Amino acid sequence: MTALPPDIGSARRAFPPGFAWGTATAAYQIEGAVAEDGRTPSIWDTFSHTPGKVDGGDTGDIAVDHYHRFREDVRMMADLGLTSYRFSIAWPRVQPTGRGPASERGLDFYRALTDELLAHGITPVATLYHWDLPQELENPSNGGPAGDGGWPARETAYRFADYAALAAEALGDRVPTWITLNEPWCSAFLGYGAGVHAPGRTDPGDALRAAHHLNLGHGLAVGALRAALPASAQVSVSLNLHVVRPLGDRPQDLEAARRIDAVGNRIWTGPMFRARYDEDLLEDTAHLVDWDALVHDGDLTETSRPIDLLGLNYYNPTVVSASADPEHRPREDGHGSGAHSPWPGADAVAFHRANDDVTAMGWPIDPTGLSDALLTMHREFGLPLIISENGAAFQDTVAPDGTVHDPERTAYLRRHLDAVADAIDAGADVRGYFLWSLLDNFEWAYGYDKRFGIIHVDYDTLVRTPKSSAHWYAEVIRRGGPD
Ligand code: IFM
Repeated sequence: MTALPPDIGSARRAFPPGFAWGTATAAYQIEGAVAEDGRTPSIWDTFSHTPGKVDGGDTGDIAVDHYHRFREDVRMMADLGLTSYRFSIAWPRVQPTGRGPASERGLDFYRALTDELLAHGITPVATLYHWDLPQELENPSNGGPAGDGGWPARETAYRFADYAALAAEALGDRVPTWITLNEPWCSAFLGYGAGVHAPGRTDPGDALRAAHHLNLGHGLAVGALRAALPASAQVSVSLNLHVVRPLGDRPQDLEAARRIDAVGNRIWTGPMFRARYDEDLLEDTAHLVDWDALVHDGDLTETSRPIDLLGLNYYNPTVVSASADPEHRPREDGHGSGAHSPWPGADAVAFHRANDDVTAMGWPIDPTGLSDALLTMHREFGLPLIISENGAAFQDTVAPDGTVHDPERTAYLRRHLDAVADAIDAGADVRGYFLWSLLDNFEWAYGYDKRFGIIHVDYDTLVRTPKSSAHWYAEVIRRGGPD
């Protein structure tokens, strides 16, 4: 048999030494125990308890009870051979009113969790904000001039930096990697524009104000983290950058793609990496917000504080064309299609499925978007990258013998890991892959209907069962990459 040239064959799928093989979760989606040890309500508690907001009236009150079962969960991670685990810290657990001193009882949970991870040889990666803003900060008393609270209020960015400092002071000795925000696009545009996420507000100007204050909060938090953490700590952010593809090459379709790229991607990467909001974005949205009043002198210096690592959350590409229908309301696939748009300044845009091979969320499966995004980020920002989320929901069923066989998820993961390897081969500096998600969990406005876990959870008994994809992933980790 002729030997393969060195650039193809088994060597092509090799991942770099030290590559982090992880899974990811978020506090409100798994912890439960929402009223224990001093935790106060977050905007997601309020939203999920509001009739009609979440499918089936589901809430995160119990979720998968990770708060009480984290030792069992960490043991399962260790059995799978995970080298890293990305979790989020619940802000209302560690700083119940969103301001003032930390709650030691709240911090103790994360001390215990991270100790348990380290004892099992698993490196913790902590996300500070995965959407659970303390309700107290959303209330109008946390006011800007208009009396509105939440992320549209500038005040919230400063509160976030204070919380980041408290978390880093308490956990900085054991958590080497910190992520400021998870998917700020969802916080701003699904939460304050489309209203399909907490807090359910629907004002495009508020959504844009929220976006700037999330950018500012990120930058201020980077500063607070640097001040509190050892020099070796790595600071990152997780962005769900949209892989925007025009449906055709008509000028109006290219224009639609430009608008979505502006308000989906460059609204984050501009201030975070280039200390600017691009002119076209400012023009597209000038009728919705007064940018001169919103962005204060010095803000863009704060937002662009350097970070060490950039996290990409990738699920599917975004295919767009121009829409002739002035009443058309664009929607983000899978995040509801209500009357309000999550795309301010881009009303005349239609969204299309990239193909008909879809997950249970209706999201098209297209791994080329992952390699494209990694290579674009590598070229544009030159930073080390991680995939901080990637995975799929499918309608999993438990077989009579108690096993859960999920070949579609395994195929999805295999194809996406191949796409990561493609990007590495082409020069992207990718340091880790965090599969979404470890456990089936509360999928926001979809409640418990959508299962993303590689570990099945019986929501009546809370019994955990690794799916066949979990066994496959364990083998990938053992071998250092998929075959
Ligand atoms: O469950 C979410 C997660 O919280 C954020 N990223 C997308 C996942 C799937 O929708």
